[in-house]
Amino acid sequence: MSKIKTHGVVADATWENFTPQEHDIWKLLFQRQSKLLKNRVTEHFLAGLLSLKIASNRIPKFEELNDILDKATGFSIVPVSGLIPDALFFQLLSERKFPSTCFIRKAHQLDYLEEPDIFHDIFGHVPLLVNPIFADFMELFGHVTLEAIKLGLLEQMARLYWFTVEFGLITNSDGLRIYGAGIVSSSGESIYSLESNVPLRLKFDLKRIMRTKYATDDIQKNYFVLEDFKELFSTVKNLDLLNLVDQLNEIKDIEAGMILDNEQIIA
Ligand code: HBI
Ligand code: FE
Repeated sequence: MSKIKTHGVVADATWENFTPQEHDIWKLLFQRQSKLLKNRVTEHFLAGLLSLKIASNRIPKFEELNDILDKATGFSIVPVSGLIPDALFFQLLSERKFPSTCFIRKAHQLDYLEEPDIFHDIFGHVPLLVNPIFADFMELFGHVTLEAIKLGLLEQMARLYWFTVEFGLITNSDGLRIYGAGIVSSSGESIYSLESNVPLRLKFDLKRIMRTKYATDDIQKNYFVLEDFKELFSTVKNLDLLNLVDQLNEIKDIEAGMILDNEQIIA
């Protein structure tokens, strides 16, 4: 694949460079997660995985995914070399572009790596970009966060991203389901997030999320549960950033795992 220039972040997305051993890592991760996610992940994720023809046999080619993704929601994957600056990240989302890393973890990192790799990005994040409502939410989130950054609200928006796009849960007619990419791409957390009695599971609540601290290098102590993706879209659509600044100023942050009195936990 040719070098795709993306806003100064040029990643040499040469799919041909992947070795057979790296395709094998993909296969191992894909097969393990597909088994674990059965009856645990939202049906919208499975629908996206199917539409994109993402399979276990090899690491997918961005060009192939983009052909399908563009027709579905106008999103496209752009290769980046790793974590990119916040403003650039949200700029890309606002243009319906999703930045994906182009390397895959090593065999000794199967269960955890601190930075996103191609399995986290492509298997974890991209299938939901096929869903029109989720895609609209992601683009809107990009636009709104670019505004929020000007008001000093980046940390609050990063928490909203963290507790939804990365570690969100959702309910469907069968019960609690996973949709966050950080859980979808993690074997341990695919089980823990739904079945452990350690984490605090609360109903999706914007201000509560924006006040809740999280650790990026530890298993989650909080999960927030959505009714549906429309709730996510309308929350960001109705965000009144100026009002939010005042409202959040008078509220202090809440430590991870802390429950406030009269909060209803979701079993
Ligand atoms: N860069 N490649 C990449 N992937 C991300 O998920 C990412 C990023 N840079 C910044 C960023 N995420 C954060 O702004 C959000 O997670 C809030
Ligand atoms: Fe991610």
